[in-house]
Amino acid sequence: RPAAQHPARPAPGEPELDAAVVGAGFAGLYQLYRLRRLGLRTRVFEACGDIGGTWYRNRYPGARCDIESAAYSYSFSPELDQEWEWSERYAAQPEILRYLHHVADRFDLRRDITLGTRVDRAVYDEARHIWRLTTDTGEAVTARFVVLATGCMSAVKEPDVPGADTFAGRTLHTADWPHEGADLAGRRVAVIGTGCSAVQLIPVLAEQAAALTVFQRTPVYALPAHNRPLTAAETAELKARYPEYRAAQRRSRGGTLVEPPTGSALKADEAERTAAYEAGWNSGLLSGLLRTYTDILTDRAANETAAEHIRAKIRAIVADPATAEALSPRTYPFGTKRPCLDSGYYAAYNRPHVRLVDLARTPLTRITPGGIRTAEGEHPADAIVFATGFDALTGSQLAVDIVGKDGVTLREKWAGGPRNHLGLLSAGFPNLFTVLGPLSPSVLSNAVFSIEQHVEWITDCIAHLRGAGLTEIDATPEAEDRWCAHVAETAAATLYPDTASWYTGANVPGKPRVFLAYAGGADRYREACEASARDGYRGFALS
Ligand code: N01
Repeated sequence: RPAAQHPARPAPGEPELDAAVVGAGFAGLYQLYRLRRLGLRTRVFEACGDIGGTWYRNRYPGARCDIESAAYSYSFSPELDQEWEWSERYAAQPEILRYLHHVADRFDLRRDITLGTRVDRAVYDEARHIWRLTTDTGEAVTARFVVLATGCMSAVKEPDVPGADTFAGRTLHTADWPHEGADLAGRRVAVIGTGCSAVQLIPVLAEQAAALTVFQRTPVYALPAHNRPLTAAETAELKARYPEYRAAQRRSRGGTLVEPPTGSALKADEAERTAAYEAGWNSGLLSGLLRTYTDILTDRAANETAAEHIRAKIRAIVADPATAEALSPRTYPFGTKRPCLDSGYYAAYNRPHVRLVDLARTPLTRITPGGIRTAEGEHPADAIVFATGFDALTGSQLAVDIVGKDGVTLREKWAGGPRNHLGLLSAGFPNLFTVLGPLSPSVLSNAVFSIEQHVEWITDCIAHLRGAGLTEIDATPEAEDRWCAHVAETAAATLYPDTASWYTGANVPGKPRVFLAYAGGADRYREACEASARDGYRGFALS
C-alpha cells in the first residue's frame, strides 16, 4: 500500500508537526514508516550525515552483527523479506547499512528525514500539549508527539584515561571510525578495551598492524561465531518459510529462535552437562550456551560450571598459558556482562606480534605522547584505538536537554537512575516516547525485534489518542513506581546486578548503579504492554 500522504500544513492552532522522531537508525526509520501510514505530519531528525544509526557509526574493521541476519531484520513487510538477500549468517556492517538504505528508498522515507541535525533541546508546553524542539542548526519546531529513537548504544563513552589528549599519534574510537578507513598497516597499534567491539576488531587489526598490543582491564567470555556465507538453498528455504519464522520469532523470549533452557545445571551429571555446553559452544549463537540450563543466570555455582567450560576452551586455543589465564574471566559470572562472538579473537593472541597487557596486574597509569604507560613500563604506539564503549541506554536521551512539566528536566528526574512506565514514557514528560530505552528488554533482546514491538505500540497509542480526540498521554507516578520496582525485583532474582558492567551503569564514572534493562523476557514484556493498551492504557493518564 502506498504511504498515506500527510497534509502539508497544520490546521490553525496545531503544532507544525504531529510527530518528531529523533534518530534515523532501525528505530527511527520504522517509526517514520508507521506514523506516516497513520497520516501524521512526521519528521525525523538525524545528527549524523546519513541514515543508519549504530550501523552508520560503528564501521571499524570486523564490525558485524552477532544476531543471525534473518532475525536481525525488519519483519513488518513480507515483500521486503522476499526481495532482500543476506549473504552471511552474521551480516557485516556494510551489508546492514545497505539494507537500511534499501528500506529507506523502498518505502520512500528520505523526504521526511533531516540529516546532520541534532535535536539538542525539547521543552514541553503544558498548556498546549506540545513539545518545542530546537536543533544544533538553529531550527525550532513544534510537535505534539516526540519519539526518542536515539539508540541504546550511541552516546560514546569518552576515554577516561589520563593523558589521552597528549598522545602524538593517531587516536580512534570504534564507534566513530573514519569513513575513509584508517590505514594502520605496518603501524604499532594499541587497543584499549576488550568488549564486543574489540573482540571483532582485534583479529582484523592483527592482519594489518606490525605490532598489536591489547590493554585489557576485564576479560570477556567470547564464544565462536561460526560465521559463514549462506548458501542459495538456505536462502530459498528461509524465504519459503518466512511467515512461520516471523510468527515463531514473535512468540519468542527475546526475538531469536533459541531452544528454551531446561533443568538445573547442578542437577545434571557431568557428562550430560558437558554435552549440553559443547552443543551451546558449537551452535555459534550468542545465547546458545547461556540458555542451556535454567539456573545459569540465577545461581553462582551453576554459572561456574558453564564459565569453567569456556575457560577450558580458552586454554585449548591460546598457546601461552599465562596469556590464556589472563584472558579467562574469573571475577564475574558468565553472561552478566554481555558475551561476545569470536571470529578469531582468542587465536589472534597466538600470533607473535600480538600481545596482551593485563591491566588488572599492571594498571594503566597514563597515556604519553609516545604510547601507553602501565605499572610495568611504557608501551610505544603509533595509533591508539579506544574500544571503550558507550554511556549505554540513558546516555543518548540525557544528551538532549529535555524539560518536562513544572520545568523539571529529565536529567534531574533521572539523577538517581532512569524511571518510566514500561520503558515507554516517564511521568511528567508526556507525549515523549522512547524506543529501546532503559527499563525495557532492549539490550537483553534482539534489538530490531524489540524496536518493532515498541514502534507498533507507540503508533497504536497515538492512533488511539487521535481517534478519541485526546492530545496527551503521561505515565502515572504510581504505575511508574510499580514498574521500576518490578524491573529491579526481576533483575535481583538474577546474577546480573552484582557485576560492574554497562548493564548496571558501572562503566561510566558517576553514573547511578541501576540495572538498566528488563530481565523478565521480551514475551512477558510484550504482554504487559499489550495488557495496558487493552485496558485503556492502564498506568497512563490520557487527556
Ligand atoms: O564496549 P564495552 P563495546 N581503561 O563497554 C574497557 C554492543 N556491540 O563497544 O570491562 C581500560 O562492552 C572496558 O573494560 P571494563 C554489545 O551490546 C555489539 O565493546 O569496564 N579499559 C571494556 O573492556 C556490546 O556489549 C556488537 O573493565 C577500559 C571495554 O573498554 C556493546 O555494544 C559489536 C577503560 C568496553 O567494552 C558495547 O561494546 C560491538 C579504561 N579507562 C558492540 N574504559 C555486535 O556484534 C573502558 N575500558 C552486535
